[in-house]
Amino acid sequence: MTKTSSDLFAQFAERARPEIDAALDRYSQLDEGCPAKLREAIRHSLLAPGKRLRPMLVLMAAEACGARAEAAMPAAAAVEMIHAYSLVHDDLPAMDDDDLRRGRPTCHKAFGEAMAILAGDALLALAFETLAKLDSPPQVVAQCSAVLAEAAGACQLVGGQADDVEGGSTASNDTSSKEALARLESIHRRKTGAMISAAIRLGGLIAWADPLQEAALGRYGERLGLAFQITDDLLDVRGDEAALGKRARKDSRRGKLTFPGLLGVESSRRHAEELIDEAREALAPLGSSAGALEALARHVLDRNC
Ligand code: GRG
Repeated sequence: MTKTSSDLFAQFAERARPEIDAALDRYSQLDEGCPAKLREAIRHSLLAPGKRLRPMLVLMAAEACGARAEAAMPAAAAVEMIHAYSLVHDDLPAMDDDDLRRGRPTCHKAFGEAMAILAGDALLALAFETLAKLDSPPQVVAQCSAVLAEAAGACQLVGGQADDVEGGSTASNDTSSKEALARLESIHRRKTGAMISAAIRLGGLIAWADPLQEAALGRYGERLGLAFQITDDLLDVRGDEAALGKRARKDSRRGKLTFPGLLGVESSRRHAEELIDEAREALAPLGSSAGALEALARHVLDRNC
């Protein structure tokens, strides 16, 4: 990573992360009617120290298309709420059965399985309640809701997870590696990529992006989402649990398909680099206002957690 882009990302993150965390704290107060244990479970997972990449993408995309980042904050918080819900449910015994997330006990380990399911349910609803706080014209709020609901829904996030649960990303001897790669990409485009793309699209919608800007953000998001998953798999192989804040090497131990498992570490790394190059090229129509998005793309390639 060049010094300039690393500085640019660090600079953006240093400014945005505390603002995102403050917004998440504010929007998850839930004083009236919410049982204390449920509130604690929701906030345990939502306010845990995640990287906040998805909310930062919302803010960066909005800024790249000429809006103020603050105007997009409810959308940024909404995306993080859906992400947090998906992690809570993904960690459940019926799914990945994990005990560590973001360096903390997973929600069901801390609060029990029933409360973790309910905390996830509540986070999903809270996301749309929060999105509705956008100070944008009703048609923009409606479009944002549709984009977010679609990305979180049966054909994207939940669908990708369903295929994964059904063994879609389990290694098998009777499929060619080309077929296996296509299957793996299809799962991750939905499970990981869709929410990343939606985050970027929301920023564009809030800033009234024109069709050219919208198309550029779409191409950027698609490449970034897949590259993010490949680097996630590479970090899992490296296995630094302290940095990751979660158990490492679980996928390979369970016989699940991964990019390094299919392509090898070096080719996976090259594939991620190509995708990040394409993502950065896609930003050309946005000019210098897309500097933070460009820096984030480079950061994804070089991240260690
Ligand atoms: C249960 C509906 C449902 C979906 C689960 C998000 C997901 C689908 C599963 C998470 C499992 C996983 C480790 C996926 C790989 C990529 C990914 C989404 C990682 C977590 O995102 P980060 O690295 O996490 O941005 P932080 O904690 O930094 O926000």
